[in-house]
Amino acid sequence: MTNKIRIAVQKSGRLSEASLALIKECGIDFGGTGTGRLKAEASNFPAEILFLRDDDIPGYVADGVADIGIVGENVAIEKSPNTNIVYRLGFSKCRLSLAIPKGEIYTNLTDFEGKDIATSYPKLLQNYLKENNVSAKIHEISGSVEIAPSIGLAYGICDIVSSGSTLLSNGLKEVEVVFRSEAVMISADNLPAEKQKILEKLLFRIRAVQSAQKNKYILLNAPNSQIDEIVQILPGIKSPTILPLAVDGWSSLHSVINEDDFWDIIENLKNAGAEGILVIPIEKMIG
Ligand code: PRT
Ligand code: ZN
Repeated sequence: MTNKIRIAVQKSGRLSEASLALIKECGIDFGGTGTGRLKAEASNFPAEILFLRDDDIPGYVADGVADIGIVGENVAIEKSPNTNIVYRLGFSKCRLSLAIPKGEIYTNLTDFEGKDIATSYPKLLQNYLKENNVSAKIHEISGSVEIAPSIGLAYGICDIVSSGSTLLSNGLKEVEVVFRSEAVMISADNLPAEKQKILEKLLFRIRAVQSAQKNKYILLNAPNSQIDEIVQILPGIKSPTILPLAVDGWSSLHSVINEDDFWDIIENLKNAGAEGILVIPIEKMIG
């Protein structure tokens, strides 16, 4: 029997879409995304996908039922503090924060000394309080943490925040960030060599997909007299490709630019005399 890697992903929730999209962009085909599926086998890569609740993923990986998993770092560390994080995936970014009622005055973390805090992340919170020499009473609850202060269960909460609108609509304010999280790939300890090889193959593809997503291919025309100035603006992988155009005294320049710098660069290129600028998505980018 050929070896396969078992990948645990969230069945339905905030991580599901991006996790499956990433696997697909890596060229791994596991059929349609019919709901209710618990398992799917890839037809063109030695992998099997298990669809699970996110909370169960670290445990399944720790027990070796799944070889690797995609999960929020918050859940990975809370459930299994020594988990192996093999890759930070960059999506589903959020933070675990302490929040208190809007009307309360806040000075610093010592305000929580001896107080009740409701959370679904008792371990992450406990570590943070310990590191900061504060002792509080942690109440573990599994959902609707944000209503705890208004029903008198706790003075403050420690919960996942993304936009902050949930806190706001519950009359709470964020006062400390306990942990910053993003989706991560975790793996079991001591994967057999063959599975480790498959994992490396997968990570190679993920890197290629993600660097392609962060970059754009750019083509432009410029008078030869402007080439030196334009080359200074283009931070290509090595140096830009420069090709002569049929029109005398003009060239075409090709390069790769980072999405973050995109608009600044375009503006500078135009000011430097670039014309006919084309920006094209890159499908895969290797090395
Ligand atoms: O059913 P299952 O157990 O699999 O899923 P779940 O409901 O436990 O998890 P899910 O799908 O809600 O979240 C999965 C992971 O997404 C989390 O573990 C985080 O790593 C990440 N993530 C990113 C978030 C958020 N953003 C987020 N905003 N997880 C939860 N929230 C919740 C938060 O709990 C709070 O209720 O959204 C609310 C806050 O959002 P804002 O935008 O109002 O601040
Ligand atoms: Zn969950």
